[in-house]
Amino acid sequence: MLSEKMEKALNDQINAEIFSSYLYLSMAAYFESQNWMGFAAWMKIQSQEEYGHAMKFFKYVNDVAGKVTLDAIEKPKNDWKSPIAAFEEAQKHELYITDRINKLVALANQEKDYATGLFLNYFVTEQVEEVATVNQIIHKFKQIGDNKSSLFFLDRELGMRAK
Ligand code: OFO
Repeated sequence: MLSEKMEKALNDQINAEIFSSYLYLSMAAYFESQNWMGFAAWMKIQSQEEYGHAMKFFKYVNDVAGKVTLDAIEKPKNDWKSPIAAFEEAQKHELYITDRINKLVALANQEKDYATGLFLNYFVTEQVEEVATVNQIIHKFKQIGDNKSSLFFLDRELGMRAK
């Protein structure tokens, strides 16, 4: 059984994950408008992954007899000054989501809600991976610097992401 506080926090997280999905879809649209089709493809897959995260929370709230309540989704930004700027924003966003997940874990502990604590373990691990992945991409951008042909190569590499 979820406490009222926990239920609200989990519903807020559904909103945050859907916003993540929306933000990355907006980045995909930006990349397509600039003809960076590989970066766009990577972002579209990331957007789907985020929707999957929202649905995991959705299912969990229902599984423990809570009520899912959806809220308005914030309008995402739709333009960036360069490909690396968009990925840097993704990095900042993932650090923010990590902080939110940590706060959810702290709340579950405080509420002695062991089932939710266990459920959240998946997301603790997932956030380590999400931040590491985007860190690696930014590192590559920095190594490339102004080298246009390497940038095309990175676009092609990221476009090969399968899931
Ligand atoms: Fe759902 O992990 Fe990114 O935001």
